[in-house]
Amino acid sequence: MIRYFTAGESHGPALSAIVEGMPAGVPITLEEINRQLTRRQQGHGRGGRMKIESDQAEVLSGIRFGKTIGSPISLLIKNRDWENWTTSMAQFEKPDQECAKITIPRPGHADLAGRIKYDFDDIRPVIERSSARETAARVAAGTVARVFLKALGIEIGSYISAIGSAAEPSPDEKLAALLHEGAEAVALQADLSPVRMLGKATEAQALSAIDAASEKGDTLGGIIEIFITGVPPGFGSYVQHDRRLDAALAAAIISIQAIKGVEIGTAFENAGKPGSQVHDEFHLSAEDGVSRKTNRAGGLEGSMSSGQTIHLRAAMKPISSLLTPLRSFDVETLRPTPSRFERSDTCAVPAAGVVAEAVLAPVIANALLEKLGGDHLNEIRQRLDLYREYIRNTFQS
Ligand code: EPS
Repeated sequence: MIRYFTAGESHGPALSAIVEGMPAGVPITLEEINRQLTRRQQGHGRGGRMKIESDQAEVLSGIRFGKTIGSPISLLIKNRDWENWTTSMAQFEKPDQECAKITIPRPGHADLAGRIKYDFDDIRPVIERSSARETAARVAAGTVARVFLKALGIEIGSYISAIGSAAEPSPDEKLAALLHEGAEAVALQADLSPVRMLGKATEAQALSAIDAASEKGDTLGGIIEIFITGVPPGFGSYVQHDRRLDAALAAAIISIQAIKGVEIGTAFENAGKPGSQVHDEFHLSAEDGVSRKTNRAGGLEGSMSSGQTIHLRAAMKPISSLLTPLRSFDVETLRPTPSRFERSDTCAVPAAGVVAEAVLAPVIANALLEKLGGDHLNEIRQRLDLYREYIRNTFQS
């Protein structure tokens, strides 16, 4: 099974990740890891830090001659901004001159609870590790699992359906055509837009909403639509809480900084309808076997993959660092004071879509490994082919 960890402070020397449990024989290129890192840096509304950084990964272990070798893969992404922080983020020497101590928590951030939990007299360490900069390491790690899935015909892609009040009505036909090619086609199409939207009219509204928020010193959140194609039925299980695939996917999404909600299929709309208008009926045909005309369940039934496209939606709150300060207080003097501003983005929803794609990859890869086992890509591919054939033979007359 794949496990991974990340390390690194936002303004420390580097971010790193160790990915353990990747099967051998998976062809990995640095170009693909770096392509995903670049995607994560894009999007209208990103702040000054993205002008400094140009994220590139170094591979320190686990890959030989362009293929995984089954041993832990370690990845390093250097922070270019580190050179501006060597004093205030020094690992050992406390600077002679006092570093500006941060004692005013930003509402919405980890600042206050983190300061209380770890008993810091300075909020800086909380800001450093809770920063969404950490997601660069998760994208690098997730890309390794994602490439493994792609080699097995399983793809992940996302687009943005809302930024602030600029919301896109579901582009059903266009989306269906893209999903027919595979979920990566959705991501590639979305990447053509500076807000990763599929419709031009909503894109224009979103762009001006971000500009208006930026001018006011405010921030915007939004909604991310994520799709996974090529997953056969029966990944995950209903038999135990910790084997439920829907729960694992939702947990991965919620673990992304600033994501506060997750929906599977049209769950919230379904809640207001009678069952007869919700459940996706079965249709049988000699050619296609079992098929459905709808996918309101979002490709997950009984906590297992149903064989349809997996569809998740994520709600991202507006970023908590505002140029126009919110009400706060000084934890030392206990005097009310406006919140302090830490450089930030106006909107990072397009980037969060890229992160969402990456964090789902290890979850699906683990569901696959749990179902089929295997230590080498070829071995796993043979098992998956057999499983797909068994499903075809069972339901086609
Ligand atoms: C980010 C890097 C950070 C922030 C942002 C995401 O860089 P800095 O703190 O130096 O500006 O721009 O993080 C947040 C907005 C946050 O609240 O955590 C990145 O690499 O994505």
